[in-house]
Amino acid sequence: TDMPIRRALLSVSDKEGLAQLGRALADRGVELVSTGGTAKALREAGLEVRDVSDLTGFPEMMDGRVKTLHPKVHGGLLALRDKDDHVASMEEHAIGAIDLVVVNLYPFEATVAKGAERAEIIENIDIGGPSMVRSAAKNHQFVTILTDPADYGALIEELKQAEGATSLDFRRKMAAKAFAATAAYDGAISQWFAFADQQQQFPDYLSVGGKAPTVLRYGENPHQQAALYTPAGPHARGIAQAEQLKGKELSYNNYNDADAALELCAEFAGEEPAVVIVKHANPCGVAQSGTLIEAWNAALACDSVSAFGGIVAVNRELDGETARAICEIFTEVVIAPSVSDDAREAFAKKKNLRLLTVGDLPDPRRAGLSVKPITGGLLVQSRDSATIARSDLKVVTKREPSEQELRDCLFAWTVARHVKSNAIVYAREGATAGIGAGQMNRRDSSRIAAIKAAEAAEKYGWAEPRTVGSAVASDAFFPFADGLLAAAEAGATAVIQPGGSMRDSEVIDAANEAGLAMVFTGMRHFRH
Ligand code: 93A
Repeated sequence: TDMPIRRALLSVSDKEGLAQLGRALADRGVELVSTGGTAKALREAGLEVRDVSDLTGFPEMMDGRVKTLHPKVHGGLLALRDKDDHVASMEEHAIGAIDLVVVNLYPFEATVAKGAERAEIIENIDIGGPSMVRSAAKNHQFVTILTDPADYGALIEELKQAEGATSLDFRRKMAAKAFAATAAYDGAISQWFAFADQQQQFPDYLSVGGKAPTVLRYGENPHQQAALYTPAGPHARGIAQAEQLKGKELSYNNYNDADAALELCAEFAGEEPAVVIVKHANPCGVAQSGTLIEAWNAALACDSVSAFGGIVAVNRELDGETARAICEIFTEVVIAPSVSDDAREAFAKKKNLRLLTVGDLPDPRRAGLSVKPITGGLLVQSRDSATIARSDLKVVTKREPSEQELRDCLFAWTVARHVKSNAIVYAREGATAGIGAGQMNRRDSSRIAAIKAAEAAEKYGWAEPRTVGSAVASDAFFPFADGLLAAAEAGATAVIQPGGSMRDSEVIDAANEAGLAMVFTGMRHFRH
């Protein structure tokens, strides 16, 4: 199964290690065939090379788009050397066998990364190269394919071992690597079409110019590929620009969750100390208090079960006491504007914990786009950056909310904006008491939030759940009175919701009957 190498076709964009490889092959009497630039580099190294145009009988043409796409090349690569009719075809058409292909492709990704024009990017989509790679790799029973300069040494070693031949084992390994290379190459091209190529329409969002995407280990699941794109130019510092002080590499989900935590935390910029705990992109505990440690304790109490493996964001410098408290439960990521030395020390033993600093929190009111791919297209919308002020609230019940209720309403509303729909958020005294997220009907979200609050009361030994005397926020109107009644049953005394349902009057009547105070915001915050 050893195959002697008699003729090699070399066509490489990255000329690293080429001369050395060429010499090693020439020393063994291997005939070298090359495309323009590669042949030139080999000649400059003092080697004898046959031009591929001489082999094909065609000039390299159309700006090099057609150089090696020819039966004399692909026949020489694909022919089964042990099959009579293949051999007969080779003879009939004067096709010589090619035993070794050394190719690396036009630098597509590097061209994108340097911010090249569209035409230049398109020109750097290699067609002939991958075709040769695939032909050679398919026929690895007879043909050796090299796609990575890092393997040149291994080939030279292989030729030494087998006296000018390669083993099937080596060819198979290199073929597997070659298909992985062409797959990754096409992956990068399709990514560019799907994302970066949209930059004409959405210049701010996806101009990748100047910075290569960070390839992540995998996407939302291990079988998905992923990368982080950060726009060029001066942008607000967000999760994409965060400085990682310690811990494992951030995963796709880490970025996504950390972003959700930071966005919510940014709502409290410049306010009292605030802590946000996020799990699977939904907050599972949010609190504001006189000190960060108090806020942490209150946020954790909301749903300490879900907080396990969570993402924590704080709205000011992280102090040592709070850091030590965070260390008591398993936490994936901690995000803060800055971190005190004392806090850094507290995390020293937590090898894997990813600690990020972001400097000034991003402005939650900034303009921007959100993009969601759908089959065959992209949905683009402006960010949900609108907010309401106290003066926008319309009291719709007989009872006016008290000052504390109003404050809790606004706090719950702020959190609810960041909870996946259908969102129901109970809050009391600046802390969430129960969060119901992502249900397909509002009543279930209400129920789940109340269940969480009841569980917390049981765990902490409180006489009653913190939903008692709370304000409840709903991200969209209550279509029926049932969701509202479930909240009243859980002990909520105040309600904040957009209003605008056909059955508003029914819902308002139910609120009056239950003695609730209710305000309408006139604005909805779906989040899907
Ligand atoms: O433009 S191509 O898609 N058409 C071809 O026929 C072709 N043959 C080789 N690109 C082609 N190549 C690529 O040219 C190789 O993959 C390699 O990256 C590059 C080497 O060109 P040169 O030897 O002129 O530097």
